[in-house]
Amino acid sequence: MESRKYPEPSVVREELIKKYPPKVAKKRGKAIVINDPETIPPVQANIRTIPGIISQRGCSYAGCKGVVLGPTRDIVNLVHGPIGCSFYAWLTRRNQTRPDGPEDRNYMTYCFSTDMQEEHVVFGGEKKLKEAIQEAYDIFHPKAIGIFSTCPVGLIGDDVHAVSREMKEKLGDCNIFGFSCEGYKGVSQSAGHHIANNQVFKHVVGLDDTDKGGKFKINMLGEYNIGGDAFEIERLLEKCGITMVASFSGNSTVGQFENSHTADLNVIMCHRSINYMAEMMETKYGIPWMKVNFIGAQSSAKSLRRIARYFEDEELMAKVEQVIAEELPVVQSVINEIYPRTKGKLAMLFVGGSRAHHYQELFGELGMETISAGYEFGHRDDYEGRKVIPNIKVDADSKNIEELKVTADPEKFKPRKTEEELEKLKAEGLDIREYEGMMPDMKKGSIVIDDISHYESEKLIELYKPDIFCAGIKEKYVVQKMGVPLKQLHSYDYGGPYAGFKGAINFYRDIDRMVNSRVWRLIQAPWEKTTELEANYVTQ
Ligand code: CFM
Repeated sequence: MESRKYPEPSVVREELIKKYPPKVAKKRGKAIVINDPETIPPVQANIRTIPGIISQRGCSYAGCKGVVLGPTRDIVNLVHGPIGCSFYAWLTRRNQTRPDGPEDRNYMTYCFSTDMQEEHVVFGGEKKLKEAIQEAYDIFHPKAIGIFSTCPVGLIGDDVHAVSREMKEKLGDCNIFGFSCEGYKGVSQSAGHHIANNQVFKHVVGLDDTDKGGKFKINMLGEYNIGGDAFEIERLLEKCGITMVASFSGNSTVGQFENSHTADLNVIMCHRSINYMAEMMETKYGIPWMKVNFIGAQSSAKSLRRIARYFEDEELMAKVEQVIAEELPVVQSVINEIYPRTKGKLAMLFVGGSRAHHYQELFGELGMETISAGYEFGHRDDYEGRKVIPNIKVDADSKNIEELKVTADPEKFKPRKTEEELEKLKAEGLDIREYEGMMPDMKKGSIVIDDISHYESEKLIELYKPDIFCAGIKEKYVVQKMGVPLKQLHSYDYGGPYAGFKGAINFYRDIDRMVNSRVWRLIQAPWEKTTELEANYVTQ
């Protein structure tokens, strides 16, 4: 294969910002970094997007209602706000669920909203909210109702927390809690994750002490069952004899959250969205946490091994080895078949707050290189590793998000391991309470871009002509019109699961089809047919 010539990274960086006005260029310049895995340069992250720039980001409400709470099937997620906020929150994320039986509730196919009108914005919407809670209760008798605040709720000062308390008392057998996750809180959906973590921790976790059995009990944090990922991970854990007490929140129930403090280890898939929960649970209940990654066959194997090592149980370690030995050969045979067709191809990943890192593993297994990547709303620790947390500047936007003061529970705090035991495990290479971030895993000279703009993505594509671009629905068709296939790494388009061993195989096959299809070369975008595209403005 002819080797491709890449442009100089510093030239690319210049190209990306040179059309911006100087102030904008200066600011964007700090978010575009040429990686060096040895020294890890700082990345500007988790700050406001410059108005006017087409960003990939979503809002705080999206992060709270959609991302963290959305996949829990038996909580009625009631949106307090205008109906438009619900249009875009109704099942578009492809988070799946599997009720245990006909008795198990699943409200995920519904869309609950108070449908706020001008009248409520002017005179207040609390009455309407109470009525909506009552109506949902009368129809469904759910175990729990979550109330999600959209922008106008905060602007007019409706107190969703007071309403929740009042209705919880009135109804008696329904846990009702509110979220001040107005879209304008924070700079992205990341703020909504934090708000969701806080309220679930405050109002739900720890309510049910029942020991449901199992020798090796874990919670899976930050796995949201997009395209069925959690099903594949559950399959693997079960095969190994590891009990999942709760999932936060793919394929989850409110009962799991209530019981989650009975687990002995929290494993984190998506560090960005749920590290708060892990830290709070460790402080209050003594459950240590560990980062895992079930995206990629090798990382899945590694993650299973690390869970087994945490429990320091010979039998479990042997079982895990046996499962890996059963699962990997099939994966390897698919890699062997596909690798010659995908080797050396270029990928770019601009997604969320964790997948832009995790999916590099899968591309790596196909011999593909990730030349440029970035998060929409990751924080510096997701790029550079948690060691930078003490140096992260706290600005007015981050100060807006409540930090719960958590202390050890006088009765329920029970350290699962002593500090010495944890230190020993760490010395043996088990990275407890650690996340190294994306950059150490990326090559020298690769380009890391936070909160990439539409313009910058187009420039990157022009300069590198990648074989595949990974992002979301907002980017998909523009990129494809440029003749480059776009894989949605949020919803997986129509595919998945991509987690675990079976998921890896699905991914390899989907990517092979995309990067080796000749159809992309035949595409001519409208702006290529007519070079003089005109824009019409109304000037009067
Ligand atoms: Fe975590 Fe997610 Fe992600 Fe995320 Fe998301 Fe998502 Fe994502 Mo879309 S919780 S940070 S807010 S892994 S919805 S399941 S795909 S942007 S990379």
